[in-house]
Amino acid sequence: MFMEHLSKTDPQMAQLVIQETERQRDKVRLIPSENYVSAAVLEASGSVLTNKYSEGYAGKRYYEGQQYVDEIERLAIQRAKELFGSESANVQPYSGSPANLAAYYAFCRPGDTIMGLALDHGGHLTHGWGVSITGDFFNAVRYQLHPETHLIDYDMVRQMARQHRPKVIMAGATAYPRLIDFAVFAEVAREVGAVLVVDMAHIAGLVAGGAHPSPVPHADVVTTTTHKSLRGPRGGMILMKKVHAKAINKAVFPGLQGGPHNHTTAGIAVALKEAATDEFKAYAHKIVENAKHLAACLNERGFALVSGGTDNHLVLVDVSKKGITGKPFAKAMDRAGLEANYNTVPFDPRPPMDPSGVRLGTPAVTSRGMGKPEMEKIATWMDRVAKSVDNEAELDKISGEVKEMCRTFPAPGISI
Ligand code: DSN
Repeated sequence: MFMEHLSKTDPQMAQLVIQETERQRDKVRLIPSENYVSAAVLEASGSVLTNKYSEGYAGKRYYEGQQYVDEIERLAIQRAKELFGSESANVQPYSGSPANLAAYYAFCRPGDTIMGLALDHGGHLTHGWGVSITGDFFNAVRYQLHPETHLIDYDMVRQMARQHRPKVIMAGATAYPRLIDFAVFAEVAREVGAVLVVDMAHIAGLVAGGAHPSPVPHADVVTTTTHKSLRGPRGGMILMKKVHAKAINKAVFPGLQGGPHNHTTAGIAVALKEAATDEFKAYAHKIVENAKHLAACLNERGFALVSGGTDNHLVLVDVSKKGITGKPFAKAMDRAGLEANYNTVPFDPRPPMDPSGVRLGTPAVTSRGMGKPEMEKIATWMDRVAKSVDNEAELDKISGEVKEMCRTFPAPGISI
């Protein structure tokens, strides 16, 4: 029986987990930061390792009983270093935000200048946005996209770096559909004496699979979540040059965190093993192929795409050209079984709570084995949704069709 023990102890919770499982099974999940982990990753993440405290690092802990946890953490570190070709790795950050905070804490003091991509141009909250601690405790300056191309304005990056002399330059994004030129960032950082931190959370799986250029040779420090395109459990990781290992490790523990989440570390290690396979390489390339095809199909159906298309796993659609706004469209999509999130587009005149765009991604649908024909169906459904945002009957009809398609693409880790 599915979740036999939870069902007995807490039927209410079991029911909610079952409902969420069915939701993930029956919907087309297009949020670019989400995925389906394998059953093996689920097993490791749901193991007795959650019972253990392990403050410190392997061989230097503050609690006894680390015979196996040390080995687990060493294994995760070794696999991370091998997969990404990095000199050092820390697998303890609880997620991407703490990983970024650790990177700043390793090199900056309150009031120091940091520089990152503006949130409303595709950056993350922790890249120095005002409402985040990173914009509050540091003097954050923000570069933007070019107003015409909607690509990162590298001239602006250089000019702002020269003007503000940031301690840390953050490269990376949460809503940027194009390749990032890490070599340019490295050149700018060297010129102004800044530490280059790349947040590769969204593209980590693509980098692992060779479907996006790696930031590792260029950056001093690379932060990532482990649960997006990399397809691991929810967690974080920092890769760094050896020279920075001491500062980063100290910033993570004892600087910011207590005991690492050992069950997550084990899940990360399993995901890293999976990501080193040829099958995963093919998966990473397929994510990009699917995203490009989805973008082309949307284009054909009159959707306006930020930067005109995509090079990675993500498509940013400006739905205002269809006479609608992001929030009602994302809600109607969800009603129709297509899960996305509303998102600002560059230079958006609309507020973040109902912006002009929706953000789509292909990591999760690709994990289910969907390909070009399914991308075409998704684009067609989206076009129908755009014409029927308030038409419940039509949204219900689409939802039935989506569910029918999902039946033929079993989701990894989901067995009901
Ligand atoms: N919430 C993540 C995303 O969706 O991109 C970033 O933290």
